[in-house]
Amino acid sequence: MTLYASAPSNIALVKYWGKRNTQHNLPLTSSFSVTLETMRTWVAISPLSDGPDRWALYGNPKKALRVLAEARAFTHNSQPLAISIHNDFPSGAGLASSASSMAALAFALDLALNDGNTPRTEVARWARLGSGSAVRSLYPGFVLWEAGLDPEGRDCIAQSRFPASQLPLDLIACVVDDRTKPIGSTQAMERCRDTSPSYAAFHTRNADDLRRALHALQTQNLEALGQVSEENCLAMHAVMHQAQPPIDYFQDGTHAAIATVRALRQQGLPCFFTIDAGPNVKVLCPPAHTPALREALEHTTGVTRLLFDRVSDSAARRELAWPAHLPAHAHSPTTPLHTHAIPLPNTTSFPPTGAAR
Ligand code: 2P0
Repeated sequence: MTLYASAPSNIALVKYWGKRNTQHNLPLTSSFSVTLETMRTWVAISPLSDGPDRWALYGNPKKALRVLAEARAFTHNSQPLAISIHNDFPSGAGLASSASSMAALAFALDLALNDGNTPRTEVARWARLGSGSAVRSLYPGFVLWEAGLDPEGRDCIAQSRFPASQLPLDLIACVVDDRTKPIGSTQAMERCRDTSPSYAAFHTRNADDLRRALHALQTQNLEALGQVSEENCLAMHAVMHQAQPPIDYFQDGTHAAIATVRALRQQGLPCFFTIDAGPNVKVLCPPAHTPALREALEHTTGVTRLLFDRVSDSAARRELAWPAHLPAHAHSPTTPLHTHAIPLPNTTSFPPTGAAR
């Protein structure tokens, strides 16, 4: 039987940008995010009669292998699997595709190897070992991922702090460049840790930024939430700009989109931006203002297209079938999954021909 699952992307308003433990992939400070709805990764898993496992995936194969190894170790289930992972939005461009893909994979592996009986905190640990931010995609709404202090991360857990209805928000992703970014988040964090003079200060401000963000949600104050989100995001990028060699994900379209958001806000339209490890700008606003923002952002120079989503309570979940809107060749339950790259942009070829695992 083939099992299906999906998980949405999530976007941090108070960012995770550094680790306190690399082996266990533990963050140095806590982060706060919104879980989205339509930008999702889909996973299909089928049992195989014998090995090796077969894969068809976007993203980083090392991360996926780590998640699978942890799931097998916990469940003591070594059933060979055919695993297909497919993003329905651009991979590796700062749209949090590794978060959604590792969350969806961990969630689906629990279904496939343990009938969905694994505690959510353990599934989150598998996801975290693939990609730290993936933990947050397992929870709905406004999510706090606590760094904790335990050396092995037993207190490094995420939880939903508010449902999406606490402050309804649409998200418009301004795609400036959807190619895979020149330097990945993990490596960029390490360079910042090793060379950026503002790395420590960014983590010192974290507790206050979290307090401000949680208070803004509690009081349903969009202006305050936007202010702390923009400040935190720009502080993270300042850490990168001061690294050696500097890391600058911004492009002309990034600056132009920021300028558009600021100009609209000046005119009284409530909105704010945040930017992750890539050039694309995510703009958040109350749903009533989405049409006006859309009009302005699609005419912003350097913005190539817009993707629309919303803050949502639809976290990782089981699915009944493979979605019709994704290419059929990415998965067919009646035929073996591909052992080679899916011929679409941004696809990682894995495993290389002839090299199993
Ligand atoms: C975040 N980012 O909080 C921050 C902001 C990007 C910028 O979490 O090394 O892919 O796999 O744990 O989760 C992206 O980092 O890094 C990220 P790893 P991950 O969303």
